Amino acid sequence: MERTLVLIKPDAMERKLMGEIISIYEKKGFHISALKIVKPTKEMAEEHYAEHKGKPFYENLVSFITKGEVCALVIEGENVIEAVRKINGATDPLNAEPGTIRGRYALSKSENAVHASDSIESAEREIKIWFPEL
Ligand code: FUP
Repeated sequence: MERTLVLIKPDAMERKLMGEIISIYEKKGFHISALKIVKPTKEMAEEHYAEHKGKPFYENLVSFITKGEVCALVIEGENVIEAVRKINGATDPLNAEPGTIRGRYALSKSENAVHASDSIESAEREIKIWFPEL
């Protein structure tokens, strides 16, 4: 069974969209196997976004994700990595299809409601950051 790491980001948490977003994954038939609400440290954010270090938007990304609470989820199911990225929609809300989470809720390219792992390798790396106990 494949698993992925999803973050519901501070913009969506502040707007009380956590339950709404979780239920989209659940109603699609996926299993939530772990869940926690955390205020990420700078270290967690830097590790999570390590691949973007040096990019023009990196500092912004780290300060945004550490500004408030985040809901971290491990979601399991068949082809869940690809499916959840489709459900989330494109990074830029202008390109996100209206039926996707970002199409519905994203405010900008950085305040874009959700994160999901993009490969099996990233999923395993990211799950260790947010759920070291697993
Ligand atoms: P995604 O996999 O869709 O979350 O997007 P990326 O891995 O390409 O980008 C990671 C995060 O960087 C996104 F959540 C949004 C942010 N980002 C910007 O803020 N500006 C950009 O130009 C590109 C990405």
